[in-house]
Amino acid sequence: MPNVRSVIFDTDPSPDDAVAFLAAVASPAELDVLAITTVAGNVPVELTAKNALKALELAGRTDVPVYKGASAPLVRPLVTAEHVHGRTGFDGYDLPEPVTPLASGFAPDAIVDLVMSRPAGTVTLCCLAPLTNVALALAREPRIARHLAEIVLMGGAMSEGGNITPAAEFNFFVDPEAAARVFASGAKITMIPLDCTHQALITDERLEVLRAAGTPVGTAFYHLLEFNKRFDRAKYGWPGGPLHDATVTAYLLAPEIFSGRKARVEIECASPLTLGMSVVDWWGVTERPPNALVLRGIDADAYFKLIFGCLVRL
Ligand SMILES: [Ca+2]
Repeated sequence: MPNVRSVIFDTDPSPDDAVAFLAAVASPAELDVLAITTVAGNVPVELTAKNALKALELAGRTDVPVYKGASAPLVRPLVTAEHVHGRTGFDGYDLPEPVTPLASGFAPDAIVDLVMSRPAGTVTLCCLAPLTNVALALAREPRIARHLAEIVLMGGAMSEGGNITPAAEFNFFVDPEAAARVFASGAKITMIPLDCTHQALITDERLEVLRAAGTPVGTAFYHLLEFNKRFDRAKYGWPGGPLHDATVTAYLLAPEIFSGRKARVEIECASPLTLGMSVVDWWGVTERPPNALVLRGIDADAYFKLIFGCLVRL
């Protein structure tokens, strides 16, 4: 299988994270999921690690190792998002307590070891959470930046405004110093900001595909995403909430459904008002070299067809 891409998902599972990595494990002809590394974010790291195990057990894919990583951001106290995802991060459907143990080792070490033990340019890091684990991996072994094929991350906002403060998207707000280090690392980066994900709404019609599938995975994620949707509907007044994190998997499987351009991205780490804001030089006004491909457009119908199509195969 020469065209299979090896991927690691760094994640803080809420349901949209789990959709992202389960869609990948459902696509073995395209993606080989080497590991799931978990970090504190939507909920504390004990729960994000447990949620990753729950999702993999539901899908019967306990062969994918799950590592637990950082409990807190690099320099700041943890901010979580129970107001969106409930106390467990997986509210809305009761999944059994996992019986699979976590893989031994610290997630940032696992990232370094998995990347450096393989040929350069062969592992893609998929980031769905605050970037603490990635920054710690870069601190231990800066060469991973050039050894990786690419970092594809969901995070930031360009002109959409923030979702945790008026200026900042949640993942970058929780650990702005980590985000800044990643963007300064020299790695090839593709960034999927809220400007893109806010076009990908989980409408009733789209969600119905999961319910109608009648599979354990389809039924569970129908209810989990339905729970999220209530919050997003009340907050935004949209017909459904955005399915943020699975855009990362969709980009790996079908980059042609996205559009964007290369740009310089800097992360605000000082101002209390705009902490964690991603400042994107879309028009090239600084003439500084681009450090990321910033995706701004998505074919939402194609996205849901692709991603939910993967889920119902499990
Ligand atoms: Ca996430």
